[in-house]
Amino acid sequence: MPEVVTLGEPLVQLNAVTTGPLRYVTYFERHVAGAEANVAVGAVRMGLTSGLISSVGNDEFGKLIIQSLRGEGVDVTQIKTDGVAPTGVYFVQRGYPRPRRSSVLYYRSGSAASRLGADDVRASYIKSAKWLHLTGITPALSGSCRDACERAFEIARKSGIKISFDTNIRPSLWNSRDAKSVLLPMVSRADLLFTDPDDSRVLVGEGEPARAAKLLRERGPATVVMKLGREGAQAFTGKGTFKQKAYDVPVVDPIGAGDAFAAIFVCGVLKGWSTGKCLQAAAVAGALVITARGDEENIPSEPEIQEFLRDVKENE
Ligand code: KDG
Repeated sequence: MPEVVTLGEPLVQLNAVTTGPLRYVTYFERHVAGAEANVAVGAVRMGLTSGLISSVGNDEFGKLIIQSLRGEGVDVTQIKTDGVAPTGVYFVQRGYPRPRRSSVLYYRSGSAASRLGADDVRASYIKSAKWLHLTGITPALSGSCRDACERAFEIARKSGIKISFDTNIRPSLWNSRDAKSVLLPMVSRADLLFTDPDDSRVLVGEGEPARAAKLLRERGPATVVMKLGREGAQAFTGKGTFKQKAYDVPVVDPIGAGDAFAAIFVCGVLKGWSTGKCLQAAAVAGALVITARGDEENIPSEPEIQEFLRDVKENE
């Protein structure tokens, strides 16, 4: 049974090969993505075992996702195939209208994964894991997905399995009021919280990292990690505040960097690393992911993280 279990929607990503408005893009590159699937892949890169609880359509994209995640070494036994609803898809527009940024266009409404429910979450699968990772995307997909998350939280809490939660509020999936009312109780049940100033503003009305982290930690999570993009990241723990700068790399597509960051941080915690080391390795992973299209391809292994850091040192 996998050490890191996650639950959410894997998607096929169609990433614009050229930058600019999607209406002028002719060529798209196909990738497998989805925040929780990305974390599962990241865990395997770090030498841990992982599994994804989900559902895909009985279609070519569903087959691709299962084939690809299996190929990466992720346990796919808990990904069911839905005979009716399709696999979710999204497009990525790059570098327009904001250079260095990407935006997404979802085709996932009514997807197979949006029909996941509490019955799809097997207690024994989570109980035998060391870690559960959830994000604020899955509860935004449907009421039944929310129930599935609730059940996963409940099983993990009762069995003493550590939980990380990445707030990942997607404004195109729901409004701020609903996001806040559904996600705040989930935040309270996490041991480790990943978030950013925008999401913190929605959740606790505060975007300044230290003040937001204080308000969030008061709700439950022992550690709050603020992802600050080009400003790096900060971790707020019972032992104090830890800061990490962002590495300066050429930006091709920033989507997926946050998931790589979360995956590597969680794996660092599982390996008993210090908070500073977890933050540094996570920042390396985030930096590498933004240098390429696709979310999963550039998530580094531990030796690759070391190699990146050697390169940084040599160029200091
Ligand atoms: O974090 C990257 C994800 O946003 C992307 O892969 C798609 O899961 C996704 C989502 O729901 O936005």
